[in-house]
Amino acid sequence: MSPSLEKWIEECASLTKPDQIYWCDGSEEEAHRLIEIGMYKEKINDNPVFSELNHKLWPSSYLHRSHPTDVARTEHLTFVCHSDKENAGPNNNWMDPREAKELLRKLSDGCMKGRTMYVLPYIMGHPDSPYSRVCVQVTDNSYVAASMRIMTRMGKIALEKLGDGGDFVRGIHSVGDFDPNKRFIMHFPDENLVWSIGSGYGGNALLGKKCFSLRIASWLGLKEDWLAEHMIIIGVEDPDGNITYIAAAFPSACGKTNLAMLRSTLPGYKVWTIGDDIAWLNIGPDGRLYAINPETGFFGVAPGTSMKTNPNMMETLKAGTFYPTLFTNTALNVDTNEPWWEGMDGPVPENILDWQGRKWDKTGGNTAAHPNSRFTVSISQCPTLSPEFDNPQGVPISAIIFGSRRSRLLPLVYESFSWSHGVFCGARMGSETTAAAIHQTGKLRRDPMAMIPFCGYNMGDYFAHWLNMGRKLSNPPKIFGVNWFRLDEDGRFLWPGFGENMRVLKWIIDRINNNVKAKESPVGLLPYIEDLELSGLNISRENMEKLFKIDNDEWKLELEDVRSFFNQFGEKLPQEIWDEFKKLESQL
Ligand code: GTP
Ligand code: SPV
Ligand code: MN
Repeated sequence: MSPSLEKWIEECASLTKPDQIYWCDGSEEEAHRLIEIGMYKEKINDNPVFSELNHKLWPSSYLHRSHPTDVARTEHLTFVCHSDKENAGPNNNWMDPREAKELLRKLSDGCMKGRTMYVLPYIMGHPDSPYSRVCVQVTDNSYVAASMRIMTRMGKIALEKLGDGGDFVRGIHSVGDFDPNKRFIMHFPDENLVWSIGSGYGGNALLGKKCFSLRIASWLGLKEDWLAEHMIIIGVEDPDGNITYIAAAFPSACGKTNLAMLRSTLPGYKVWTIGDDIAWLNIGPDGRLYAINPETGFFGVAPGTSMKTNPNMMETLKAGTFYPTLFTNTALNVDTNEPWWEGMDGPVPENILDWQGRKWDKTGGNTAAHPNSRFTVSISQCPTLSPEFDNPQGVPISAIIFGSRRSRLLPLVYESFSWSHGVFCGARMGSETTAAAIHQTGKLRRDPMAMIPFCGYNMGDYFAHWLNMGRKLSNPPKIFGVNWFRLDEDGRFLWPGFGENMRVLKWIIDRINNNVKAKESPVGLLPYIEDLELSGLNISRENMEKLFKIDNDEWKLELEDVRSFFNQFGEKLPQEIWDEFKKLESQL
């Protein structure tokens, strides 16, 4: 056992004062014990942490209802505490690390009294990967412990990798009393430490996910020449059996999971899933960009998931055995004891409890499932899991896609002119906000590379780092942009999306392989409509043209907004980004 780990656990315990300390080994038996503790012992707001769902229809599935104030990430309570404020940048909340720790120490003093402190050793990445990291999180919540076993390689395996060394990322987590006024998610990049109190919600509480694998890891990547990104990783197989690996960034609740598990409507094409949320991108020995998914599970958005939109996920959710499947804040079909959410297949059941366990009135105007209700499920159950998932080196990436949710402006797909133009396209990304975080939804905000809530340092430096990475790659991936969300005048989606997105992926692959030409526009290279495989799709030529319409006046307004966003970064914004900005401005 690592002496520095033992010492740190003692320190955590003497501050938080739990009744007992329990070291998790990651076994199946233990997972079921954690769930039983959640069903019969621990409570949230007087409700049990877990209740059992219909195991005939949903094997090994449990429902978790969170505290009603604790349903999404809280960006306003999330801080990155660099010793130098400048390193946090205008994109992060900042607090002086000493002040932050003093505050956290006060809030954490005795916060685990009467509870168990679970010690969760885990690895982000494959144990044999040169890119993986050992981490340890303490928590006082059975839901968090059970979720971490699904989302990471947790238990003995991590202690073995750590050995008697002291190189591990620390995470201190307590749900406290769920008081939003005493809720903080704090990052200390100089110490590889995350400290979170007052929330049991996914990205706030499963500290291996956004807190470590993006905020802290992005800072490590800056110092060590790699990238930690909010990206999916997929392999796209063509009818000849060639597989092209692609990484794609979309803001929260904008389609990553769905694209990562896409079931193709184009015969002969298939998507292999490697990751649906986070990619660590390293320069491989051959100078190409290699991607690993450091996670082992999906923490996915429930509403909208159905046999029609994402049959692979529906199968994944019903395959729970060795790993339980956890549903958070979905509704409940009382007659069958099944989870339910808006957009699920079939008729709306008669008798529903909403996400807070209250009888649901269909006509009351509220959704039954929380809009950010989610499931936690093991990636090992995914029918399209890539055989490369466990490859310690990762997969070589041929294309990067930046996607956003824009009801206007952005075309269905475009290709950037160069790496630096692609970085500019990522940097100027804007997207309409979703329920994944607590804020007004449907409002346009700048979200460069889908990383605005997750970049653990000044984004001016981040853009410069992206440009540098391009220079270091012998064969950088091509960069594309997509938008599945453009609307017509009546507010309907112009593009059918989901499985049909394969048609866009096919064009991207055709471009990578130089099989088709593209048309220049001020914003990027656009497809000739003839080059898109549209057979079997009922879409008018007129709507196809609308999907690719570039409105110069709208773009000029867009650029004004981008300019004021970029201006916040002052001297930190690389000249190359401004050069790309000016090129676009002059071409409009
Ligand atoms: P996070 O887990 O928050 O990072 O989200 P995500 O990017 O994985 O989002 P996800 O795939 O779960 O999609 C979120 C919402 O977008 C769901 O309501 C989907 O139904 C919807 N969505 C996904 N793909 C498409 C698409 O191609 N077209 C349309 N119209 N909606 C889509
Ligand atoms: C997101 O919000 O981008 C998510 C969910 O993937 S969370 O883990 O809460 O960040
Ligand atoms: Mn995400």
